[in-house]
Amino acid sequence: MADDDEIILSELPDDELVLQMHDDLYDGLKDEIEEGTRLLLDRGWTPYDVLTRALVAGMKIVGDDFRDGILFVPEVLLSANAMKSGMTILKPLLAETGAPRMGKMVIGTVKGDIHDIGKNLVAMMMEGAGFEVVDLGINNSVEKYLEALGTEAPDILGMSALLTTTMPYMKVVIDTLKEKGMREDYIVLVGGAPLNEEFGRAIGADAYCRDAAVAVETAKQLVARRHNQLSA
Ligand code: B1M
Repeated sequence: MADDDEIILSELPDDELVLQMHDDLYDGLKDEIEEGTRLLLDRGWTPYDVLTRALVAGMKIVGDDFRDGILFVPEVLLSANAMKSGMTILKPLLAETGAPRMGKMVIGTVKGDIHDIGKNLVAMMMEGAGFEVVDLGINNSVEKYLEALGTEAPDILGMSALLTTTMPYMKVVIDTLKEKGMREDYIVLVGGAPLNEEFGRAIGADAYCRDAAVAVETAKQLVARRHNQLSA
């Protein structure tokens, strides 16, 4: 028999279920996050709404308390794993929009940085919008980016950084592209919580993307502009 205070997720109305998922994400409860994600989908929520309103909003609370010294790395790791398990359920649904092929992107988190949730989200949303995405994972050196650009020949290079100590590495990559005369061959998009537009401009990126939705829109616009220039 269930404890009196046991919460049955399936019995909660949507708004309470979402708040409960924020709590469960905070507590790193992977099974509950998976169950909540499936319940919202079963109730007709779009994958995008589940992602943004239940998972990303919950992770924001975790991030704020991490910043304020209320949560520590081991706890945040559990939250991150719970978030990823929800994203795993959503990934095929976001990718299956049947959108026409838009172009190709190579994306990775820069050297020294192991944060990958935001980068994974961008990759998922780009795939959902019809881009082919090659995900290089975390901790990428300039050599790894160059190798992937050579083998994959993408339209776009995407870089993610979540630390103020690793974001300058994006400039190292862009400067290397310039030195090798390859900079104009790619659209370079950058993102990550500590960046801003001014930083993106200063390092010579084509655009800074505040979030995954902006990344998709920016990629669409810049790829279309590039195709128009090439065919003019
Ligand atoms: Co870390 N961490 N962390 N962390 N962590 C931050 C980034 C931090 C801001 C927390 C804080 O103090 N408030 C802080 C950085 C401070 C700073 O540099 N100014 C910090 C720190 C200090 C650290 C460690 C140094 C802690 C330590 O060891 N003492 C350490 C560093 C390890 C390393 O990388 N070398 C560390 C470790 C970790 C964990 C491993 C525990 C875990 C990562 C797990 C994982 O990713 N697999 C973790 C987490 C989870 C966070 C927070 C809490 C959440 C990040 C996240 O996933 N957000 C974060 C706090 C915060 O950001 N407020 C924090 C959710 C995600 C959806 O958002 O990543 O911003 P975000 O991505 C967005 C946009 O930024 C954008 O779109 C995404 C989706 O909308 N975007 C892109 C991101 N990349 C893009 C690329 C693009 C386009 C858009 O390309 C085109």
